[in-house]
Amino acid sequence: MKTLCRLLLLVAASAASFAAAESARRPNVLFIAIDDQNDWVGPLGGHRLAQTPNLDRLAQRGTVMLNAHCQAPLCNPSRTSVMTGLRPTTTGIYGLAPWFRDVATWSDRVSLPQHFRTQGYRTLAAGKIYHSGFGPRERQAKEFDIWGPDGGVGAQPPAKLIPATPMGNHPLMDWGVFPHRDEHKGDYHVASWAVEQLQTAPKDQPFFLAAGFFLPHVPCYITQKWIDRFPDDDTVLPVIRRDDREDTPRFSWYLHWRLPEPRLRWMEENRQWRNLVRSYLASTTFIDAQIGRVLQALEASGHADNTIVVVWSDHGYHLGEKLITGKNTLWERSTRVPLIFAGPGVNQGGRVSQPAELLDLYPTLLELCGLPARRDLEGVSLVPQLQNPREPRERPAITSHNQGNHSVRSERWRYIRYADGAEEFYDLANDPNEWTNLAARPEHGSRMAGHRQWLPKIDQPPAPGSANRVLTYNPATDEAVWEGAGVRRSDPIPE
Ligand SMILES: [Ca+2]
Ligand SMILES: [Ca+2]
Repeated sequence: MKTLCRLLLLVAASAASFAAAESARRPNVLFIAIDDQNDWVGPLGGHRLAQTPNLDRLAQRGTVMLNAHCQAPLCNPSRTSVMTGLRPTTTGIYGLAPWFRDVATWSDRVSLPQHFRTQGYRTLAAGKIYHSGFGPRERQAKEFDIWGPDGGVGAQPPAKLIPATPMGNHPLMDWGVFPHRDEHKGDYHVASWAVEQLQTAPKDQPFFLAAGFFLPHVPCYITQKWIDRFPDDDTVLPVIRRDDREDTPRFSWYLHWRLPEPRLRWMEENRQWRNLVRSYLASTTFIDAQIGRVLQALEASGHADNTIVVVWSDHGYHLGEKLITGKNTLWERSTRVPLIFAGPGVNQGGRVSQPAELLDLYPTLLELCGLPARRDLEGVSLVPQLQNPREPRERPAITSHNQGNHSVRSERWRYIRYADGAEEFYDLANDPNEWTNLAARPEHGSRMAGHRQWLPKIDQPPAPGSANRVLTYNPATDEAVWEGAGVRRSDPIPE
C-alpha cells in the first residue's frame, strides 16, 4: 500500500512538473491596442502619406488582416467585445457606459486576460485596454495581475488650441502643435513601462502583456518635429465627395446626430480640416515610434521567438469623409482597423483579404498559445488564415451601432441596415470610398439578401446603465431617441 501511495505521489509530482514545464514553453502574448486608429497605416494603405515604419516591419514578419473590422465603432462597446469575446448585440453594451461588470449578466464573465491567468500566465497591463483603462481602479487586480501607468493624454496646452466648436465644445475635441516633450506624453510612459516589463520578464512563466495607446484619439496634441513630416498643403486631405450623403439614408445621420466632433463644414470654415488631418497622421507616426520602442525591447529580451505579437485598434475614424469627423458610423473609415499578428505559428508576410473581426482575437490567441478552446466565444479563430492567407472563410465581419443598426462586410461588399429598415450596399472593389449606394439597384437584390442573412440573430436593447451614444428606435411611432432626446423625421440635420 505504501509503495502504491509513493508511486501515485511520484506520478502526481511528475504530472505537475510536466504541466509547469508545458506552461513555461507556452508562447507569451504582447497585446498592443491603439485608440481610434483607422486604416491610415502603412500595412493597410488607407492614406498614401501615412508613415508607420515599425508597423511596416512587424507586417513583414507577420500576417496582416487587410479586411478586419470592429464590432462597434466606439471605444467601450468595441473593447468590451474584444475582451469578453461577445458581440455588442449580445451584451447590449453600445455606449460609453456601462462598464460590463456592472451589468448583472456579465459581471463574472471570464475576460481574455483572466482566461490566460487561469492557464498559468502572468498578466500585465498599462494604458487604455478597456474604455476605463484596465477596469475601475479599485477593481483592477481582478482584471490583471500587474498594472502600469494609466497613459492617456499627458502634457496639455494651457488652453484649447482650436476655436469653440458648435457641437458642445467638448474638452477632448482639440488638436494641433504646442511645445512639449515626447517624454511628457502618456503613451510614452506606457511604452517605457512595457519596455521595462519585457526586460525583467521571468523566464519560467509565460506572460500576457497588454499595452494600450491613447493617440491618435483626440486631443491630437503633437510637436513640430512630428507634424513637419506631413506637407502643410491640401495634398494631405482625404479625397471626398461633397454630395456623398445625398444617397445615404436619413437614419445614417441619427447614428452620430449630435456628436462633439465638428462636421466638415465647420472644419473648413475655421481652417481646421488640414490641421486635424496632419495632427492625426503625426499622432499615428508618434504611436508607431512607441510601438517600435516596445518591439525593439522584445527583440533584445530574448523572448521574441516565443512571443505572439498582436496590434489592433478599437475602431476607425472619419476625417472629413461623408462630411463628418469622428467615429460612430457603419462605413469603412469607421469600421476598418489594423489587425496584425506576428510570432510563432503566424505566416511571415501573409496578407489576408478575407473578412476578420476583432471578436476573433480571443479564440485566435487561445489557439496560437495552445490553450483549451472555449465554447462561449462568438468569434472564430483566425489561425487557418494566419497559417495560410488563402484559406477560405465563410463568415463576414459584422459591426453594430446600437440595436438594429448593422453593417455586414464580406470580402468585396458592404451591406448596411438601419433600425428603420433603410439599407445601403457598396461594391468596395470598384468603389473603395463607398461613394455610390447600390441598395436600390435590382441587379444586387440576391447579393444583398445573401448579406442580410448574416444580420445578428441576437439583437439586444441597451443594457441597464447604458449612456453616452445610445440610440433607440420605436418602429410603431417612427421615433428615434438619441442620448435621451426624441428626434423627429422632420428635424433639420444638425450642422
Ligand atoms: Ca476608441
Ligand atoms: Ca454617396
